[in-house]
Amino acid sequence: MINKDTILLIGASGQIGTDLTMSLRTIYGASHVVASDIKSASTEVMESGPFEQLDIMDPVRLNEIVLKYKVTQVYLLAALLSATAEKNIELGWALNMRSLSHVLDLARHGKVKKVYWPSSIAVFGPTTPSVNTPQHTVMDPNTVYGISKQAGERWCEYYHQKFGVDVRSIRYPGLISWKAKPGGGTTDYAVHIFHEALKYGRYESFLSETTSLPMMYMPDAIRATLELMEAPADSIKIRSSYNVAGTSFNPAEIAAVVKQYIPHFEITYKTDERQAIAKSWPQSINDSLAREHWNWKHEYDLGNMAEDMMLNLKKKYK
Ligand code: NAD
Ligand code: AKB
Repeated sequence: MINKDTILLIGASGQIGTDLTMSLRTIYGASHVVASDIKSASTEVMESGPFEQLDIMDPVRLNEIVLKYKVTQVYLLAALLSATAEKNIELGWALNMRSLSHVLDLARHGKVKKVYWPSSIAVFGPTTPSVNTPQHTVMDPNTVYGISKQAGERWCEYYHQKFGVDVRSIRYPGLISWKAKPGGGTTDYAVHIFHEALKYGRYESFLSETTSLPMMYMPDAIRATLELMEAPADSIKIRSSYNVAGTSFNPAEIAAVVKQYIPHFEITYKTDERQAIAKSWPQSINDSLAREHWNWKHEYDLGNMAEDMMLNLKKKYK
């Protein structure tokens, strides 16, 4: 256990929350990490420490939980992701913005001392330079998800500058993991492909074969999050959100790697509305400021990520 902080993680049943809750419980001690979500979480999360049902749209219930456990840090992961939010733009905007304002207000009024909130590569848009996208550049998101993330970044910086709120954030690329299924994003194909390859030996990709996107393996994303949150406050010079990069690939490239493990694997392509979203996002990210300010360094590329995914999913499906 590294200190006396008590953490509330909101959105603990999702793709990131399933992994992040367990890593936080290892570091802070299970009783110091309260998992919460509108729905129940994985057996591992439910059985390893406290869980509270919470609709983050309800600030009264949020306050109750913060008081009950004497919460000092909040990790806010609840959101609608890009593809799901396009299907319900009102809910996407309301959930993504109100959840953040409820949590930032807790910190503004001194009820918690540190906040983590993830942004996304979705803050970039069609006229952003798409290769090696810099930290500071044109941002013209054209999805409700991307607009909510860009507005969220502005709010984080505003609350830091005006009220001194210690809020920290990362613009995650598409995340790949094996414990939980992804929650309705444009990058989900890079997780689905492993499951379908193992179950059926084939996969129909909803992105075209040459659509490259920035991606990251979950262990890197969790480590980036924890390292950012543990860094001294004066080393965090960006209070909107940091670019971080892992690897970049397209469906044809990941299919070729999957084929090394399952030689009869076949991929076909049938693009849908997610193709246009993917085309508006960067192909690769420049994360030199995260590397400079808090020593970020990725460990996983396409090869070692696929090896670990295959190892864990083969055990899971056995
Ligand atoms: P997810 O969809 O898997 O999980 C989100 C969780 O939020 C779900 O368990 C859902 O039940 C919960 N939730 C929804 N509405 C709620 C409400 N009203 N109250 C409480 N909980 C509610 O998402 P994720 O992939 O784990 O992403 C977490 C965060 O990271 C999001 O902000 C997302 O935008 C961001 N992010 C994710 C990725 C990725 O590739 N997974 C990439 C970039 C950014
Ligand atoms: C999505 O595709 O919506 C997410 C993201 C990159 O923010 N995975």
